[in-house]
Amino acid sequence: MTNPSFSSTPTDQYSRFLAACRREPVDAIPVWYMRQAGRYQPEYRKIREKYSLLEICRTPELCVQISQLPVTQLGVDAAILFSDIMVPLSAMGVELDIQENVGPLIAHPLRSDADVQTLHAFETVESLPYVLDSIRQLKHSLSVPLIGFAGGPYTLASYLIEGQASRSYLHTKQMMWNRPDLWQTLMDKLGAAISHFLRAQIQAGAAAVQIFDSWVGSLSPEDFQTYVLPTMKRVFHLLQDTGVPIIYFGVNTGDLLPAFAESGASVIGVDWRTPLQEARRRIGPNQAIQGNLDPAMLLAPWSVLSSRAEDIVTQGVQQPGFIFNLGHGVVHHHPPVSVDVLRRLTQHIHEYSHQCLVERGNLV
Ligand code: 1CP
Repeated sequence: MTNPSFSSTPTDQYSRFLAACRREPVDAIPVWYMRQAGRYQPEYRKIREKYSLLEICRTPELCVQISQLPVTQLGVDAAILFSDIMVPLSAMGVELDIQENVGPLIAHPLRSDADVQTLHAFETVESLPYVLDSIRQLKHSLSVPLIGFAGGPYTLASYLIEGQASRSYLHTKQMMWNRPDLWQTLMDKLGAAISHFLRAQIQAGAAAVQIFDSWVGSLSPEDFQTYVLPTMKRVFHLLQDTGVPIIYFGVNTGDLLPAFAESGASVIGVDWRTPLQEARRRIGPNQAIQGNLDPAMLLAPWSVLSSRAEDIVTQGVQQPGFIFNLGHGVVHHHPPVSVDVLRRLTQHIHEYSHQCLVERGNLV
């Protein structure tokens, strides 16, 4: 039986996304997608013909327009600020660029004591006014909660030390193991910056925040515990009084999930390599879980995609606190992922999960 008042489209009054973050009952499983704003959208590609990625991030009018697109086009339950994890580093004295089909490039990679010293503390309000202006404008214009975000300390350190995207993180790990004192100095600076930056985003109107520690899964559980977890615990502790949900996400982190659960995050992001029920077993009952469709599945036939998505929902509804997402960002591909497929998937998850919740008798 379907609830006659149920609507797939998110409403102003009630946020199923925030309810799920808090492990409260929901009328349907909330949906949003990492990289839900980006190159698969014709409107985004048109804007990118005229402006660079960093120019868009620094222009609230464009940033607001792009952040809103997935909400109106796809019917998702949350918006995410359009920015990049590298943006706050430019306010810490780092000279950087983000190049098409390459990603972030750091002019002077940090390898020595003197290099790390050049990284200065950042004062959000003075140095990144456009980020906070965009959030304030979005708060007034959106019908769903806005997610603010920052890069995680390991992931930011990996770009700063390697100078660019890496597969092996050899320079990063060398600093971590050879110079644990210098590594800790860097972690302390990044941890302080991340917590200041996220607090400023929350004060400006972000209803939840996500820390993208995308590449932290390149560490063993032991190294994560020793070299990163203490910084994460400090960041989450510093933000606890804000009361907003904090999502901690990384790729390939199956073996780190028990440690993620110890970090103090309220929601844990999981990728597709770990089945959701197994992720729940590793995380325990006290945190919400977000994930975990393989983003490559967006290119699969609808029958394959929808049955995998239903399987994820079936596992996710077993406990309160589940948010449907991809296991990583919307893939960049030629031809691009179809807007129609993402819209259909969003509606399908809402309707299918509503039905599952009705059957389980644990609707809101
Ligand atoms: O020119 C373009 O349009 C390039 C593509 C692109 C986009 C759309 C980049 C370059 N950044 C972004 C926006 C972006 N970056 C968002 C937008 C909000 C949304 O999700 O809709 C977010 C959250 C990010 C965060 C980000 N940037 C991460 C963490 C998430 C992830 O994908 O793991 C990382 C690792 C980056 C670095 C980065 N920026 C851009 C690229 C191509 C990369 C990755 C490069 C690499 O492989 O290391």
